[in-house]
Amino acid sequence: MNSSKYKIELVKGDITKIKTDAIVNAANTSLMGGGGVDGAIHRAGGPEILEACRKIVVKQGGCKTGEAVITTGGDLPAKFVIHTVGPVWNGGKYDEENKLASCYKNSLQLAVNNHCKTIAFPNISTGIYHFPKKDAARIAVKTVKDFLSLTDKIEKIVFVCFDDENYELYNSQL
Ligand code: AR6
Repeated sequence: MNSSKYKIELVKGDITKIKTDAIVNAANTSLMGGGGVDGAIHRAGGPEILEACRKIVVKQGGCKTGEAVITTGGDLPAKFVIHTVGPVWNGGKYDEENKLASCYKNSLQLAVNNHCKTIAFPNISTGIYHFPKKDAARIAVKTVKDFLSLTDKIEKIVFVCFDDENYELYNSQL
């Protein structure tokens, strides 16, 4: 047990430029790409990522909300992409908060299983899926800190915020 060694960084910008062992994608259950950060990752990472996603779909039929799968990073600076599916915000009565926390937990566990020591996260569910940004930031920071307090396998987490509002919210959370 060691909770004092890891670092949490906050960056404003494009996650496809980040050179960590893994970057996390806010995907959808089909794993076949989309808009937002998902579109940016597939564009920048090239066809190898979609090819790897197709193989996962053949094997397990996509990815459920709250769960995560891992592929190559293709042409990205990151070695791996961890694709997780955030909840669509539906008023908060459909277990959205726990599902969002599961995205962070399952992504971190998959990172550890694949010997990734540095991981970058986008602000999952806060775009097209409309999860309230303040609550999403609180859940992201708490879930990551709780996980890191129980492992010494992760060295660095980078929260990558694309918009000013998320950046300010994370800044006050951290
Ligand atoms: N780097 C970092 N963050 C980004 C980037 C980028 N290049 N581009 C957008 N964001 P969203 P969701 C931020 O909509 O809400 C897709 O179509 C964005 O500002 O990408 O989980 C998938 O296929 C926002 O804060 O993901 C799904 O169908 C955050 O990333 C659906 O969208 C998440 O916004 C998932 O919706």
